[in-house]
Amino acid sequence: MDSIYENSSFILSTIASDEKPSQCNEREREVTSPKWIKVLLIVLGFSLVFALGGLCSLNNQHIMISKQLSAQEINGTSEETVSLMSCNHSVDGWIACRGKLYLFSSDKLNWSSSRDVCVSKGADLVTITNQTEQDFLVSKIKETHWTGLNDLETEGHWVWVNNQTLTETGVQFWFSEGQREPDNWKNQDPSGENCASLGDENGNFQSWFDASCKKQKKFICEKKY
Ligand SMILES: [Ca+2]
Ligand SMILES: [Ca+2]
Repeated sequence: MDSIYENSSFILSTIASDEKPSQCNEREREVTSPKWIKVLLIVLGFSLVFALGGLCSLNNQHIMISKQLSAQEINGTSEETVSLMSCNHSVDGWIACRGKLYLFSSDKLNWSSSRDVCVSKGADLVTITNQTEQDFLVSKIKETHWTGLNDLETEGHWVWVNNQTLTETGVQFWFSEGQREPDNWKNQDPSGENCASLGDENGNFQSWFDASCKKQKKFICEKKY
């Protein structure tokens, strides 16, 4: 009997001892699984924080660039405005504007004599090389004025007094409504129209017209500032 008892106790103790690791493993699994989930959640959390941080950073950069661009636009506009405003100050009767001095004559002369007057003052008839210069000159005149543009040497080949062509300057503002200019009209002068003026007898100051070089007009001299 003692032997049977001892055997059964051994078996029971063996079963008991066998059960322990199994229960522990389950508990470990129960405990282990949430840990991994926690780690995963933490990693996801950090990733989300970094992603949000990145988005915020991108957004801030976008705002900064937008502000810089609008600041540049405002500066560009104000510089242009200030530049044109500063064109009102005169130096010995000449108006200084963007590195050039302009003289608007009060006398009316033919084109050749007009040019002679400009040259005698260390200048020449005006050359118009961009839209800003065109706009500035237009804003200053109340009647037609001679410019330095002519096709005296070769009919139809327009050059400025400094020999620059219209292709080289890249701008031209010929009158283009109805009767287009230049038209080399010969009814008043058989030699045609070989000198260009800003505006004509009807106004149109924003446009260029070819006219007889013998006509008496006011003129614009230009020299470097
Ligand atoms: Ca002509
Ligand atoms: Ca004409």
